[in-house]
Amino acid sequence: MQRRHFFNGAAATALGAVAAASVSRVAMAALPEPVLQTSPNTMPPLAPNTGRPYRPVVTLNGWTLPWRMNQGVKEFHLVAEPVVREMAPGFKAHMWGYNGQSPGPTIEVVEGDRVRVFVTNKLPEHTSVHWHGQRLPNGMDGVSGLNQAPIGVGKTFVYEFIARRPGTFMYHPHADEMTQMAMGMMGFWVTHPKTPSPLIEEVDRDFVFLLNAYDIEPGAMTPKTMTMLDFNLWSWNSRVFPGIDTLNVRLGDKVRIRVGNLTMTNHPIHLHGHEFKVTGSDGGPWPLSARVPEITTDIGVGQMRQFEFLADEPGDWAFHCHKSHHTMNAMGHDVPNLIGVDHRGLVPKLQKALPDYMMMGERGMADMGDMEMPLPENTAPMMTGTGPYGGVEMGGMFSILKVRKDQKPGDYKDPGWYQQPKGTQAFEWTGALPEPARFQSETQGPMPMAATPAHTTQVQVRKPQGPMQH
Ligand SMILES: [Cu+2]
Repeated sequence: MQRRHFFNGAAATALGAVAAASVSRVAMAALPEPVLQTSPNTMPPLAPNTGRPYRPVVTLNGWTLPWRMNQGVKEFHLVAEPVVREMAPGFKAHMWGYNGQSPGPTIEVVEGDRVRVFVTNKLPEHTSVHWHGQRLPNGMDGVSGLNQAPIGVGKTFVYEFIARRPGTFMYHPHADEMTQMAMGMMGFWVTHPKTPSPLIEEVDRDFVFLLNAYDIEPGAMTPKTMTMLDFNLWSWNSRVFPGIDTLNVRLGDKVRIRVGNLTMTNHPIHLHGHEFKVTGSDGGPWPLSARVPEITTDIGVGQMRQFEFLADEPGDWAFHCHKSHHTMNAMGHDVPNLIGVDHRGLVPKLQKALPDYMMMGERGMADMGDMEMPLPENTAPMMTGTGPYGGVEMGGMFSILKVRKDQKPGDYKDPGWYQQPKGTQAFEWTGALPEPARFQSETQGPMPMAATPAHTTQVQVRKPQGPMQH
């Protein structure tokens, strides 16, 4: 942080000094110092102190890349490199990313900015950067082999274009794309509008994250890169719950959340307690007539969505992908459904041969939340995260929107758990339970029960082949 501020703050002074000494050609030739960030925590928004002003975004468990102004051009320096990403406390992965992290830092500019991005390749193979969604000259689009030669190992390329339209974008390699994205290479890009627009709301909080998926075997550290569908880690900005920070807002804040999907499946992103409107995508702001209230929005592969709401209900509201497998961490997918199977006599016998043997799932999977089976080292527990009332039984793509009345202006630190006002929480019924009223006879109700057929028709079911889809 300090270094970042130093760099950003130093930008204006350095420029002044350069101009005074008339060595601008040398300065132009010099690369901006790359800024690295190794902390996986959510860094405070990076307020601009040069160029046009805007309200900066918050990158969940990430950070925004500082720039320098060089004769009217915003200059950034991305370094593509192997990184160690802490995906959750106690669980690290060997990934590829940018400037010390996967995903890379968020890049924020203003509509009309001339942007120059230096990309240095410290990976063991060539790479390139595609600026997803941008209007730009064809030669800057970053598809290696098509628009440019790939950036060789140890080489630095320069991309330069004008950020022509405001919106929600991302960047990722377009060279050995499958491997490099499976290893975590991607980043967010936000272009703020130059002037107020009727289609672009001013908001108090503006959160960004990318959806990503990895296949890391329990106990391993490196993602498998050939996986097509059977991923076992579903993450936001390469973090899994409870390693994903909460979204802290004040009661009455206007909130925008921007999401990009760089996994190989769709994600219905779902918010509790509020309705939101999808206000735009990587294609730009949506017309007002296309905005309908929703509580879940499906984000397809390669798509981006931004949605907005008024945070007017205090509380701790779950915010997650609605595919229930995506709110679990490293899991085996070959577990049979054992609900209802009574194996009480079986376990002690099996444990004689296999002392660590555990049967699971015979009463549902909730036991997994506080499972005491030893996990391989460096593995995220499958369902974890503890709330004020016990295990949340979630992992993966899950976080919490925390809406608070008493959050001080400008202070968005985690306020802790919500205190339920008396009489506003579900409670246990301790009175007597009446006998269920049973449906009496066929003639009593408006819809008589159908007679049981004398024999059942045989139905042939064709089971799908191949790997399980998520
Ligand atoms: Cu999902």
